[in-house]
Amino acid sequence: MADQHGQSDGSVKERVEIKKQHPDLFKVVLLNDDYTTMDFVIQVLEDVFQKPPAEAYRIMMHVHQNGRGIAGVYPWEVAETKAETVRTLASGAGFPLRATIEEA
Ligand code: TYC
Repeated sequence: MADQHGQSDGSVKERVEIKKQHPDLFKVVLLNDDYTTMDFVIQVLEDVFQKPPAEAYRIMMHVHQNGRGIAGVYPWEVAETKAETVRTLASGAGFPLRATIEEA
């Protein structure tokens, strides 16, 4: 009979530990500001994050009232690209809307 960690012969089997270098998923976080229009944020949530209109409105209001909110959760490359797209669209439209990514 084996005890909790070892083998029945008293030896301890080596465990191969594969440590992840990076987390799998990242949140794209939108930050509130006083100048970006609500309509613009809703449009970004629909166009960049494929949110249905009611969900886009809900997320926008959450960010407006709480200062920040999650637009979506994606693998790193996708999250980074979407955050960059938000920044590009915002600066192109003259709005200071910020988007960051965080480990999920
Ligand atoms: N606070 C903005 C306003 O009142 C709306 C807004 C919502 C801006 C979400 C940014 O991420 C944001 N016009």
